[in-house]
Amino acid sequence: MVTQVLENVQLVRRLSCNEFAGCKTPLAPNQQQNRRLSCFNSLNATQKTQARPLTQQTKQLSAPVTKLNQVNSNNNTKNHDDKWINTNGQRDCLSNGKINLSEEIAPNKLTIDDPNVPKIIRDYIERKAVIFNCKEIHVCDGSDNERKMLLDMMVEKKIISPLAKRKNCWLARTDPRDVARVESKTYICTRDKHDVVCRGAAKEGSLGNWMHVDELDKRMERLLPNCMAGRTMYVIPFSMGPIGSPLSKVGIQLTDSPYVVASMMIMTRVSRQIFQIINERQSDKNNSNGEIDFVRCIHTVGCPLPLKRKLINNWPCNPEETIISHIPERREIISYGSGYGGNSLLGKKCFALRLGSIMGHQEGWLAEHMLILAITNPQNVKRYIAAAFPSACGKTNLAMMTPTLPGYKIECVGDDIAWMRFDSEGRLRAINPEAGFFGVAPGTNDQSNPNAMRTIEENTIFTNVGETSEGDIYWEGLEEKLRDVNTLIDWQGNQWTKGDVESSKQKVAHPNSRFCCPASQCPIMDSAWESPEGVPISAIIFGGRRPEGVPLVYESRDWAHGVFMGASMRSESTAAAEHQGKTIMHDPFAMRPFFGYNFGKYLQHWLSFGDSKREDKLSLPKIFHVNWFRRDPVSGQFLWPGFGENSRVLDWIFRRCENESDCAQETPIGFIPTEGAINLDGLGSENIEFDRLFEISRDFWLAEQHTIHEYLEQNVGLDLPEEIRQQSDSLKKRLLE
Ligand code: GTP
Ligand code: SPV
Ligand code: MN
Repeated sequence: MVTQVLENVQLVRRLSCNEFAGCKTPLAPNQQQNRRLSCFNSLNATQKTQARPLTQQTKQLSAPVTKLNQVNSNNNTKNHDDKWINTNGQRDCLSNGKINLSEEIAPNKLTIDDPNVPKIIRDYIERKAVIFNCKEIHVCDGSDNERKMLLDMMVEKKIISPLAKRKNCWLARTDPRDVARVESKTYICTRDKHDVVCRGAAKEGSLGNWMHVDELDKRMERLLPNCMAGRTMYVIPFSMGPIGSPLSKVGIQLTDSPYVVASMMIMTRVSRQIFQIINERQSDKNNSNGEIDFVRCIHTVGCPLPLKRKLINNWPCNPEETIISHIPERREIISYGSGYGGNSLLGKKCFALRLGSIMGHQEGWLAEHMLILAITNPQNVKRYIAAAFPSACGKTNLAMMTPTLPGYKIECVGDDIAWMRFDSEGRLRAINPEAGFFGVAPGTNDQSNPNAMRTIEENTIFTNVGETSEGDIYWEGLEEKLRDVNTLIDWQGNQWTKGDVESSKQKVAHPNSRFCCPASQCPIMDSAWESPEGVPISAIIFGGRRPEGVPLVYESRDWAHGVFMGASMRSESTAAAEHQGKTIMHDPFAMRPFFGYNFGKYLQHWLSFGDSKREDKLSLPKIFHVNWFRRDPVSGQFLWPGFGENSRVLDWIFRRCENESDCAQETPIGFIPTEGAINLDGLGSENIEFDRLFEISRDFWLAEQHTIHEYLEQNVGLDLPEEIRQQSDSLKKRLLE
């Protein structure tokens, strides 16, 4: 798709390169009166028509062009005080009027003159442009032309480099201080601390950091003014979930990072249609309660121009000042100082999980850190399963696995996030709110995940992976490639020989290096992956990296026990966040870094679906726990081959969903497969030690129950639902029987 428009794009570039955001050397502050239209906005209508691919012409021509006007304004806070308040009467960031918008900071105001951009958004963007002092505004339309122009501009500015061996693929190297999510600098900001922190919790912050909204605003009053000086502010209108689906939500992200724009264009659905949706909702007579209908996302790398220090790898970021903040009362996200992953692609963890979980709580649904897959058995019966594993614990791999078990088919709906809601018939329906995969690169290869390898063949942005001298990607797990390689460049830009790779303990790719690619390129996307009503979920799986003690699979006794299993999740730490070393961390529901609200209330919300006093009758999915990562304590080897062989476990789960009863036996921790119930045909079963995979040691589990009990008491305190406490006590009782 991208190449198809190449010729047209070149035409656009000839016409507009000098005008395009970022192609010019940054203007000194005193030159900024000359701020100008960016990108297409500077072309006249005829040029635009010529420049667009034929297939897009009709659509684009009918859409009015966003025009950016420069008006002189003697902006001061007083004159514009009313403007600080949005039409819902909600104040947004920096709305308290304390900021002195002096001539020096904002000599001019940028306005957007497009009737299609709703007033509420126009005002919002224009206000922010003044405060952030951006050089220009670029309102994105999500088109292929736009994508191509952005990528070309980034290549020109050496922000990314093309990979010669892969069609439309690029490599970005970050500042080595900006390589993962920063949980310690991530905050949910409310007025009442207990919206976020559990009451009576002896340990605060372990389930999410809280900050008072006023304190955040003070911090932002310091950080945000002038933060985009000399840079283009991109406006990204996007939808989480298929555009127009009743389960979807829309957002507007402002960012000064073109890398973020290009990545958001892969990960979310970027379109100017979003403006219409907001417009329609705004004028909807039924929306009289002042509901804010879009999520406001602000992102800046926090490196205004001129720079105060030299960039590393041409990757602007500001690690000393980094903060990722969420303000639920304004449905707003403000992310400062990091350009990486979940810190900057705000549709993902910030919107779809943290704010999503809050909206889900308020509106009666669930936003979860879960993959969604479809499994079809040899009898052609199809079921959908959602699974929550902590970051870097195998969601992407399970979501697009190639089953080794004959006759089974796996199809992918999503690999990281599920939004789930019970429908009017009481079935749990799930959508994947994302449109792309931001997947862990190391370990991905033709054996472990051939579907991912095919998905990343083209149109993919790689970050912090290695590069071969031939212009291809390299990471740990792709050793086979070394045969055809001369030399390599590691993720930090150092040259390596093949010998270095074999002998060094260092890694060529950063352990949290990622690929960012369109989901539609995955060869096994399920036909219903974009279905607006979502897919019906039969089973929910929890899991983690547990080297010891936790069996390959077990099933909960009932819904409440399943909720307790989710609350009890623990897993070895990974490189997806800033944690060091491999310790076993509590990670309830794989959501510990992503809860938007009080975990005790979150548990209550989950339990409420199983409440026998409910008027609506819900068909509750069965709940399971899996562990692909149990090791032999002596050799350190995994006891289970994992990846495609996990289909054998899914087969058992499938049969349990079909109510096959003689394949399960009861244990104190739940139901496990009976001996022989996991199909090991063709596995070389002499290497598979069923007994060790399913061993449930009373001592181990008593210690585990104790740890979980203490953890819940200490971290959830008075907000711990009594039902969860009872589940913990019953587990202990069963273990002692
Ligand atoms: P996030 O994107 O951070 O949320 O991660 P994820 O949960 O999608 O994890 P992913 O599937 O990317 O896997 C992370 C790492 O675990 C990769 O290096 C995989 O190779 C490895 N992995 C995935 N599945 C298995 C498995 O079944 N067995 C083993 N041993 N390793 C696995
Ligand atoms: C995770 O850490 O769970 C991820 C990667 O999916 S990030 O987008 O950086 O959050
Ligand atoms: Mn994830």
